[in-house]
Amino acid sequence: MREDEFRSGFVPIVGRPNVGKSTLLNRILGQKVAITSPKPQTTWWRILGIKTRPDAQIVFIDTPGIHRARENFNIHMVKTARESMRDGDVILHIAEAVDPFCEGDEEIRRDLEGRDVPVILALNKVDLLQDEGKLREIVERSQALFPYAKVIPLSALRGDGVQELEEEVVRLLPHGPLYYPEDMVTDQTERVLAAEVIREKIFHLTRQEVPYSCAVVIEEFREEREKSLLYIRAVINVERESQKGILIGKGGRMLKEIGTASRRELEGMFGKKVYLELWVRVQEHWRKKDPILRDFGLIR
Ligand SMILES: Nc1nc2c(ncn2[C@@H]2O[C@H](COP(=O)(O)OP(=O)(O)OP(=O)(O)O)[C@@H](O)[C@H]2O)c(=O)[nH]1
Ligand SMILES: [Mg+2]
Repeated sequence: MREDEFRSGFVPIVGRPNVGKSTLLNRILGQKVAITSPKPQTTWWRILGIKTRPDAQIVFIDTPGIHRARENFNIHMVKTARESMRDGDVILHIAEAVDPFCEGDEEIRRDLEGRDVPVILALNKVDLLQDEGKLREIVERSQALFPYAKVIPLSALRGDGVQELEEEVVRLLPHGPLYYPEDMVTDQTERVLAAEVIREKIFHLTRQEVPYSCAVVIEEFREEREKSLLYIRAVINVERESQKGILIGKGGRMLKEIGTASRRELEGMFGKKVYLELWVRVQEHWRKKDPILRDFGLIR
């Protein structure tokens, strides 16, 4: 292919919390770069996911779910998501196929209005919608609500419709250069990926406010080459003493479960044996304090 025919650009993935943005990104890339969970507000910052093909490079930007934020850290999250839209050559709005007309999606459409870039609406989780006629009606109604370049029903979980979406994104991208090396898949360092895997296990294993109160910081990340072993020491910062108790669990059971699940995944991810040491520390009200958020690497 001729160099001047190559297409490339940035594609922010925006939507309400929990609609499947990160699941879709992982599916397109064929590997996990963003953690996912059944709980809203799993993604806390922007994550680049780069798909390079012979004819194009798509730089996806996964973002935190857009919601009515009251707390300091949540305000930062939503701001990150909104600002990411500014960098888009094509914007991907993801909504749930069962209800893409709720107030949260209306608000996102208001945000998208007047931006001079094509917007694709991905209607995710079609596997939960049995009625084909209903789906057609939802697609038509969505098209009438906003000048989407295309509305594509899909299932990020199963993969249906995902290839079609990728092709549509490429079709809408401008001609451009290779922005990142062709073998680069994400901008996250191994340390950040490790912290995220641990945070994901906490999201899956704990409830209520606990997962939202845990900031994972990697204090040591060292490769012992002769033993082909990765030594990782991480601290889980919580906001209160009571949360520390929950995370450690009876006889240390919860922390052990988090550790085992994380270690297994990290070993697969890095292709090495991992020795994981987990500590829990109380850092009062970290979600409210910008200097601590900065220190933890949660805001820049
Ligand atoms: N049934 C079904 N579930 C899905 C699909 N895609 C994602 N999910 C589930 O939806 C939940 C949320 O997925 P995420 O990818 O974490 O959603 P997100 O939009 O990134 O969420 P935040 O980061 O919190 O904004 C997870 O439990 C996924 O397994 C789908 O196509 N079908
Ligand atoms: Mg996410």
